[in-house]
Amino acid sequence: MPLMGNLPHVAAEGNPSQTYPESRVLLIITGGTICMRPSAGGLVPVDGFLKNAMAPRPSFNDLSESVPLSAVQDGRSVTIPSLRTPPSSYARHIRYAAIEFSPLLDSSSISSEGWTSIASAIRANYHLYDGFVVLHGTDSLAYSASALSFMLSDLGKPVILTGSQASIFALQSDAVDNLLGSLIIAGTFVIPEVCLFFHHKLYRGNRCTKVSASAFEAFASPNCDPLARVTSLGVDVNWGLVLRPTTIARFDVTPHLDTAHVAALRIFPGIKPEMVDGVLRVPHLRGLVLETFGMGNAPAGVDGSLTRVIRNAVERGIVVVNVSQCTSGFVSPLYAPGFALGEAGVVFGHDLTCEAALTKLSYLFALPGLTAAEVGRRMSRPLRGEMTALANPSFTHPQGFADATDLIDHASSMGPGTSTPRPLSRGETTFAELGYAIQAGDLRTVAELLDTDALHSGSNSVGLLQRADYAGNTAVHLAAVGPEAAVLRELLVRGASVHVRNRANNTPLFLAEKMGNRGCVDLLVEAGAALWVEEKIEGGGKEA
Ligand code: ASN
Repeated sequence: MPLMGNLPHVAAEGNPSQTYPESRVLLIITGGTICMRPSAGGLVPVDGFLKNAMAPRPSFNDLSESVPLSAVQDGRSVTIPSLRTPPSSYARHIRYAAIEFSPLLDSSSISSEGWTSIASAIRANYHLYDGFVVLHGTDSLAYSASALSFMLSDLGKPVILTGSQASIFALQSDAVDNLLGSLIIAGTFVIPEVCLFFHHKLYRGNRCTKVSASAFEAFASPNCDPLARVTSLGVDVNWGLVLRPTTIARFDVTPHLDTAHVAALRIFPGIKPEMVDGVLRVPHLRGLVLETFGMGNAPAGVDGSLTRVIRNAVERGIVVVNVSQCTSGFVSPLYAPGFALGEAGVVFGHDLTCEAALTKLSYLFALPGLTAAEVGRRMSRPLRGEMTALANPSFTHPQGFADATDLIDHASSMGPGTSTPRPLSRGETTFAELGYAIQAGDLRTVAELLDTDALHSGSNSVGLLQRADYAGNTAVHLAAVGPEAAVLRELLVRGASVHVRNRANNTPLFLAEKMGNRGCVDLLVEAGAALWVEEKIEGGGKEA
């Protein structure tokens, strides 16, 4: 849109007696260099990250009273200590608590069990936190981000994986920037995707590759622009790229990936057909990612022997997926060698990374009852934005006062000592019209306004579903207390989020509960909304 905070640190430099709302973020610490210290046997991860690395740093700890937070750890409900950041330029504190894995891992040892543990921790704590930050080593970070993107379906909250190239305990490190950026984004913006944050950029997790073993700019996402960038002005979110739901469904988790029956093989000049055949005959193999040259080419072998080996494997029910060894661009049957692979039954993975191709195969094989043909069909279509679709619909998300520019604008028009309010912009006028239509339960006008908005707003502009009134109420907040549940449904299937909080820190569900608006409560719960425990007590709300 771009969401730029033109005057950063407005909150931090504001009135110290002012109170700001808090978002809650759960840190899931799996290990990695970020929490490592030297040992006789090389760098190893050490525990106690919250206490030893975060508590002593002013940017992670405003020294306010410690509040224990509820969490679910290893299947048990527990309370764990939390810390709070100073207010960000988005006029919010981020309160966070941490769950640490035992043992902590160098990420080169991550496996599907590790992914299961991360996904389970997110599932168990989903309704207790606004967002999740997973601390992870960089070596296999792109694999884990890809794996989680498939395991978590109908995600409504941000899940951000990060790590660092140097330990947080080192004098010169990227750890603080990576961690703080992740925390602020996870606690401020409802970006409902599995993301990877590194070196000031937020990427879609399943588009990334580790491109440097030592540079701080360790990751690239060559076929998909970053979802957000952190600059000196604030966080610039590219809302046009952010994926939004188009169905009403609750968050769900596929608990295990089948990594035991997939493999990847890099083609090289002179590779022997029997080498490829050897891999394709590994007992119980179900899928192979073939890393080919350029646009998807491989040597045919003498008299087509390599192509024959592959065709035989496809006929035995093995799914062979073609991805490129190049970091950018895509595969296609443009050249004769690639065409021959297509004829042999190889699936073209378009611009999938090898990491995404392997984990997507593992995900599809973990789903019950899919035939090889169905797995192949799904491999060539985007599921979670992991490949570029020909016509990619773009969605927006409620912006409200997550935009520091709005905060400043409103501060100047509404604040004490200002006699003349600034004139309303066109977007605000239309938002007001939308608000009236929602309040009147006028579904037709709501749909017309949203249609017109979709036609006129470019992928980078602030759409109606991203706007909020002076109190930070989005269209969903208004509909939640409106007379017509059908209006709320219309907003939700167009990608509006149920998780955004207004300036008083209330979600649409909280407001609907308070009003006793049963139809809207049920719909919001169906779409994955839930209340915090203290909200249930205050609002008398129902269990999700
Ligand atoms: N070996 C480390 C890991 O992946 C590398 C890092 O985190 N920078 O755990």
